[in-house]
Amino acid sequence: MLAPPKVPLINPTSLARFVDALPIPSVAHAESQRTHPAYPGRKLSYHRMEMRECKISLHRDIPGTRLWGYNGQFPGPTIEARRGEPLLVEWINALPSKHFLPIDHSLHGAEHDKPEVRAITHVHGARVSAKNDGFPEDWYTPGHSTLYHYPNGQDAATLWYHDHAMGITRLNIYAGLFGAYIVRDDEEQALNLPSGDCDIPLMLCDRLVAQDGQLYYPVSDDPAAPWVMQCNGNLVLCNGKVFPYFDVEPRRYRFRLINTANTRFFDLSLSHDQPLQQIASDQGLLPVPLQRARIELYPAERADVVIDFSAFAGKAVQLRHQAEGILEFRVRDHGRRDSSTLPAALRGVPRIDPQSAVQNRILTLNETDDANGNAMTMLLDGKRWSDPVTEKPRQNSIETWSFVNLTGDAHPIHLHLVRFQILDRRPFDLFAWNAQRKLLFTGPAQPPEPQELGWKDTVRADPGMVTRIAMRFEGEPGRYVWHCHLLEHEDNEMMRPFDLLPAHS
Ligand SMILES: [Cu+2]
Repeated sequence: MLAPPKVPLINPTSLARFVDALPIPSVAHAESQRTHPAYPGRKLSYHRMEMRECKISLHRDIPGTRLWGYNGQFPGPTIEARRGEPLLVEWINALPSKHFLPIDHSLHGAEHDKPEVRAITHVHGARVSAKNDGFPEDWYTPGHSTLYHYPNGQDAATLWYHDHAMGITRLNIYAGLFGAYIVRDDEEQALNLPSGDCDIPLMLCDRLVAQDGQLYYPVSDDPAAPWVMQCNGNLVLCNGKVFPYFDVEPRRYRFRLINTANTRFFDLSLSHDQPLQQIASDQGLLPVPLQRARIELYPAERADVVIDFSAFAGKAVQLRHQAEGILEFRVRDHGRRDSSTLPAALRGVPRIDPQSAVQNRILTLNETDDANGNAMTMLLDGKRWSDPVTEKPRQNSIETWSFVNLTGDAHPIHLHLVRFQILDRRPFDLFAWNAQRKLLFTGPAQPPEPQELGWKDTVRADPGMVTRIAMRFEGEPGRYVWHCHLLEHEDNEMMRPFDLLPAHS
């Protein structure tokens, strides 16, 4: 049961459509060049990112909303990185000492003896050492900061940074703590895709917004355990605005779609039966562009798309979530030539041979019920966060992980540190599993969808299916995490540590 909000929520149909310009997050500028012991003899760009409370207008007709933003912005500034050029970020916690969203102190890691306001930033999809990855228990309180270094030794991709503090990640991200982190490289640049002001990060999320303009985060009817297992908003936000418009020219644009929502998946399409050309997924370019009528994005997934507005001068095109327009593109000709291209081939993605795996792990996604039979806690392989570490891949080895989804819902599963490939999804007999823990398949393995043939870091594990991925564990030994990216699940035990062991020991 959910408790009702104290202030009534905004009725989305009452809001004027497309009256605010789409915000383009500022690009984070380097404050100085500094040395760092991890990169002897080099000067690295040093960025300061200060988390602080701010008041932001989500829409012309909504009163200012209290949020928490990196550098006081929502979404935070975009971090621009180049492959092979490490950079430094000092993540500063300058938040107030009281949280403005309902903490559940019965959750592991958020007990009464923990400070209310804690933060730790993780760059989703970055290959970084454990010490710089934002381990959920490495949180720190207001007045403190941490200096992280990012090697950027990975392919061009649309990554994003966000809070990852133990037990309150869902609240900190909901409060506004996220932004885009873009890695570029020479190979991608040589393709001459739309660039500069025609290359735009587009972060999609939803929020429950009350009529006084303030965020509402739902709570259960138990004040001692207010956690809820999902949070779907009444309003969809594009780069932090509700129903914005964006003036474009009749040419190609690249949009980097990022689902930054707590729970909601987006089902995106364009009006006028205009297709989207998908060129990249989570970890960078697909082998070839894919013409797509619809794109589904689960929380934390990304899709880079090229939209060609050249046939729409003087017209408007809408980006839709399901049947509803959430962003309007207004196409006006300013006489600028489009010299960008959309090549037929983008980047090779050599397939990982599952036969080369040294470990094939079977991992269940479970939910436990309370006394009344209500689904309460979701677990990974039946284990809690504090149980001993069981996944210990060896550095540079290849493994396959099979997610056996025993729940009734799809869960987007994310592994830190590594990029992976989706091998297949295969239906299985749930009753046979429950009776004898036996994996009996009930149908053929289904190959990944075409847009899943690129490198991924988050995979949709469907109910009733075994979803199998393969990856090489490249990176520095240490303790990382894997988890469901439905933030409510992640905060309530659907997250586990894994240890990357050294190659030789
Ligand atoms: Cu989940």
